Amino acid sequence: MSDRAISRRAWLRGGGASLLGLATAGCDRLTQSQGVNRLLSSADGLNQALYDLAADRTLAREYPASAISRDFRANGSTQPDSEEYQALAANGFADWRLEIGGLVERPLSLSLADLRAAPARRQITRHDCVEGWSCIAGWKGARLGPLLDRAGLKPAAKYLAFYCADTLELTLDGTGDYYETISLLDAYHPQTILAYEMNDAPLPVAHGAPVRLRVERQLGYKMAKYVMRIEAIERFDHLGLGKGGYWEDRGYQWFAGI
Ligand SMILES: Nc1nc2c(c(=O)[nH]1)N[C@H]1C(S)=C(S)[C@@H](COP(=O)(O)O)O[C@H]1N2
Ligand SMILES: [Mo]
Repeated sequence: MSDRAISRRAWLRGGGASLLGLATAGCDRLTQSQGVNRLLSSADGLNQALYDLAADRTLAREYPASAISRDFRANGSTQPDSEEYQALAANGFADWRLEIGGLVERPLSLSLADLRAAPARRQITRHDCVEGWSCIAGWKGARLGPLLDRAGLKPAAKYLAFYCADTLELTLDGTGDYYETISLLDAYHPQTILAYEMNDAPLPVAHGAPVRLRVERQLGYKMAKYVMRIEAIERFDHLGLGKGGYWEDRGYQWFAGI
């Protein structure tokens, strides 16, 4: 084990342990979420530095099938109401395309079949929502790293932005549309996938059909559902309200590592 892995463990025992200690099978309602709150209120910069140092290849914990939650709670949007999304859903997402663009050499437009044919990964992981609940599910999806290699990131790219089909808060200027941004480090992590299956079935609409992001070492709000477009970007202050995500724009920290 490298020193880096050890220092991450040490950090987890400290700041992160209170959150990890909440790990129990199923969707246990947590009576308190001070751990999460403490984590969220600690310095972004320090967390990010430790995370970059220690976590490059560190895997989030994976679970046996027996740990899968019987009822995985759906949260936030559970049925995007745009006509465009409804039409896509109505014919099984046959016309859905995932665009990968922005700071890339070769923009991609991928069908669900294209994604299913791409290098995939399966994993059973625990989803931690900042609201204080956790659920375990099995996910299968296309690994994001190889897709980015196919598109060819330009040197200026620093983040990925995920644009979703749902509007969580109706605003005239579109700042209520759900979006998220992640670092390239997270994008290339082996457990970061564009999931199209949940518990061996096509991803249900409530959980983000046809495709949602799983970025397993982050809190739930990072895991964009209903992903329509991915953009490689250099900065994110021009998106939404400028903080890097729908919930970040409403006070949550951009760095949501666990
Ligand atoms: N597009 C979109 N993605 C989203 C959300 C949302 O409302 N819209 N909610 C986020 C939050 S806060 C959580 S906890 C998870 C919930 O995922 P689930 O519905 O599969 O439990 O999705 C995240 N991704
Ligand atoms: Mo969440």
